[in-house]
Amino acid sequence: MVFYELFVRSFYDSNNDGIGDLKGITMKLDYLKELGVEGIWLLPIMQSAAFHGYTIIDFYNVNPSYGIIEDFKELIQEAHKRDIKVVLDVPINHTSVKCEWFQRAIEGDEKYKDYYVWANEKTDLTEKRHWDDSLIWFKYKDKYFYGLFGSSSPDLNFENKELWNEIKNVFKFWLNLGVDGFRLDAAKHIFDYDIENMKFKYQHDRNIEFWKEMISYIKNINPNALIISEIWDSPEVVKKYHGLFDVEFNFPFSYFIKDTIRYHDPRILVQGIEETLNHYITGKVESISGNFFTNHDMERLMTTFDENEDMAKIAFNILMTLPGYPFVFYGDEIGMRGKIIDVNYTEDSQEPMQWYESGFGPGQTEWKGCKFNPPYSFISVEEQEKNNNSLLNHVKKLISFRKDYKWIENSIISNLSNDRFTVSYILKTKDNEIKVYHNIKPQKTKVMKEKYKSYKIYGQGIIKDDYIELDGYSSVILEK
Ligand code: ACG
Repeated sequence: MVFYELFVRSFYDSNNDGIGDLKGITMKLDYLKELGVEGIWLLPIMQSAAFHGYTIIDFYNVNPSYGIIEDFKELIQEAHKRDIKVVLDVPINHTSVKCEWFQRAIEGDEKYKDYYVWANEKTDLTEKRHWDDSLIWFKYKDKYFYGLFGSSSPDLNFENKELWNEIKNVFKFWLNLGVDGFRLDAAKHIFDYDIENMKFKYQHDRNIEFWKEMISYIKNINPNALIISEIWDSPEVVKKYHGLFDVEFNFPFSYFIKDTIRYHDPRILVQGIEETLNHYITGKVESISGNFFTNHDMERLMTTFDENEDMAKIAFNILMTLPGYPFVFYGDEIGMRGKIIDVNYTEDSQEPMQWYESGFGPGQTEWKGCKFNPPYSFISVEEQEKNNNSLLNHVKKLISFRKDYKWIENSIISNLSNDRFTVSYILKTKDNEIKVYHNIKPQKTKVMKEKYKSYKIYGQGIIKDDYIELDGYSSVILEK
């Protein structure tokens, strides 16, 4: 299944207030359908005051800037008519300080006080977040709360079992509206504070216990609900969760793909497949690898590649010819740019989707000015639809290939190898087989036809008698 990560605020504006909305997505479902998308992962749509939506005020309502529940129901219906699944992002590790639960807790309501984690005499108020030295204890009125993701987002206290039921209700609410699954935000953070010793500490076993219960609850309501997890960590940590979720975002592999191309080094992809992707497809792990380049927390692909479109094209060739589910971050299909200096400030990789050459037109979102994606720079759907060689048309062709060869999703990789220019491998299921070559370098190379009789080239190449002359940043798919 090919997924599209969609930021509502930046996508399409149906009511001319400059902010993307749910009706806007419904209006653009045909764009997504034509692109070949089979599922959309919506970044948080619940009521929130933050631009990104990850600090929730009300878990049972949509963000008023994005519309009303009826708009969401319509979106789901229309998406389903087009065979597009809708997966919702659910950030339940924390709430907004404006959430009624937190406000009641601050007022001293016993029930809600226990929904959060408060400082006591053992607390070191200067304790820092381990990956970037941000503070994690914040004062609100006269109390200090634990907030791993900043001063507006107090962590929920999952020591409290009552809260587990509350969260189940949240899942039920959205399942009843027809969503096809969830992206579980910050899945490794549910238990990341050791209350006894008042110290930050991941408790992976307890996270697993929590998610097991939630997943079984969700699957009881809808056995087909798709559960996608976000665990951004090293392969050693990610491994602990293998098999728990239907789809796991493969963060380690995202770096391998980008580094392969950035450093023009085919060995990196071989290593990445062996050390991360292959774990999912040798029968050891029940989860599917969610393959992607970047997401809303990261620098955009074209920026990583210094705006070299050919490098983006070969990256998509790789993404669409590997087992697992490919995820495309909105705007990457037209090569949008965006840099992140600080993970606490991610607006720059989430600029308005560029529909028009001039930067203006119906539905164009304008909630922020574009620093990275100026008009008349060929970064727009309008310009790229007209040009056969554009990144957009390249991505469309690849997704269309991917859908014709859907079996790749569950295939096994064999004969993985590399030479100075290329990475090659065979993808196989019981009834199917193709061989793939990716030329990672800018220069031409030769690929032997061997026993294969049909050749699909993504990029440029010339078919000769015994071999294919494959241009730089191009791939060939060989079939018997
Ligand atoms: C999710 C969302 C994000 C959101 C939140 C909070 C969580 O996607 O948009 O923030 O609701 C950590 C968390 C992730 C979190 C990101 C932003 N993402 O684990 O759940 O922060 C290291 C750490 C990771 C860390 C990452 C961030 O280990 O835990 O992610 O750094 O840079 C190698 C290492 C790996 C290392 C990476 C990167 O791969 O193996 O361990 O990861 O390198 O160095 C949103 C907003 C925020 C706001 C918040 C409330 O975006 O601004 O504060 O909401």
